Amino acid sequence: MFFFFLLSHMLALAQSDLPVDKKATRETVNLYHNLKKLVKEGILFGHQDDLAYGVGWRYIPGKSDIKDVTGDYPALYGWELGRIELDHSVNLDSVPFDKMKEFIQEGYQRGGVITISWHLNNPLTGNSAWQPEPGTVASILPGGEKNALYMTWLDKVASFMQSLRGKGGESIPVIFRLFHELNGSWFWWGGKNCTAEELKRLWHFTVSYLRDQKNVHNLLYAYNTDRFSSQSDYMERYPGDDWVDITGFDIYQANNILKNENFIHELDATLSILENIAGQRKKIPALTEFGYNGLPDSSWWTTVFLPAIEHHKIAYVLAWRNAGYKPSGQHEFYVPFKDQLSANDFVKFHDSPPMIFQKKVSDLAMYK
Ligand code: BMA
Repeated sequence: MFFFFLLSHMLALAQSDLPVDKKATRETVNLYHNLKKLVKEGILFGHQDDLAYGVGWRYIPGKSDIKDVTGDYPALYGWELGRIELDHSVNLDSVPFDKMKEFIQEGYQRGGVITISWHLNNPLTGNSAWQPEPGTVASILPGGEKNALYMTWLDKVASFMQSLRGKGGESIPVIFRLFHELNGSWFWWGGKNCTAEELKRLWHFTVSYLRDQKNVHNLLYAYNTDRFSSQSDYMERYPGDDWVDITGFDIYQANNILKNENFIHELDATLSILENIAGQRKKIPALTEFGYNGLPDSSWWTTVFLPAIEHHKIAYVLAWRNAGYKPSGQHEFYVPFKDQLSANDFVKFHDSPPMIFQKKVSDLAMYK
């Protein structure tokens, strides 16, 4: 008798731990619970735009810089919706949305996890996400002059999200990195470009609209800052426990943390703060974006990145995109490609116990 009591109690507890969306699809709820479990067991490795292009190639079916180096695909795939709001067929990094949909299906079919960011244009001025204008956030809140326009943009996001389907017709779950890097001032939704209250209202409005008006039920919501210095710093714009599933931040080895020891120290210390916050609030901690552009250090993966993350309980890390070499001679890549300086070290990193790439994530059955 007691056993049955205990069992039903445990079941009730499990059921009460639901994501922001209480009507989330079964696969989405399963992903949410599996990510929580995973935090104690290993770290998914992710890469932005992995299947679309890499250094020196574009749109070659089955190709991936990570696969070329390790024989294994990433476990997590990042994609980007910027310009979907304008009805463009191609996103701001030149990935066609119809191809993106296929890549998302491909990654999901292999058991991978999908996360999506959205560098949406400035709805007040029509300029890019990186061109802030005072009053933008207020203008898209209910009662604001651009609220109706913003809703039409959300309609397009909603139909994209709803169009992502697995082989059985089920919705593919997505971790939506809404208003990422929201403590920095480079985007119109961030930092000094709006008040914390405005951002929180925008967050509530956006989630409610997608979930309750548009009936999008395949999303987990990630609260995603840039670098931060303390718990209160991190929490300044936090929209509340009922509105967030995943807590993360972005960090790059650059500027005042260009030196290995400085980067290790900051990443390690900030992950500790993040783990505490996530632990207290029962959220899923993750490193939502990271990178060291150009990877000029042959042992960076095992002597810098791994030591900084391996003892932390985080669900995943997402490396930014391998845009490659630009006509200006500048380059942008954050994971090695074949024969790149850090490629051999990346293989060792791939084989290190906490790291999970596709072969392992397929076995974990994240949607069951
Ligand atoms: C930035 C760079 C840009 C890109 C943007 C949006 O970090 O990678 O080249 O357009 O992200 O994905």
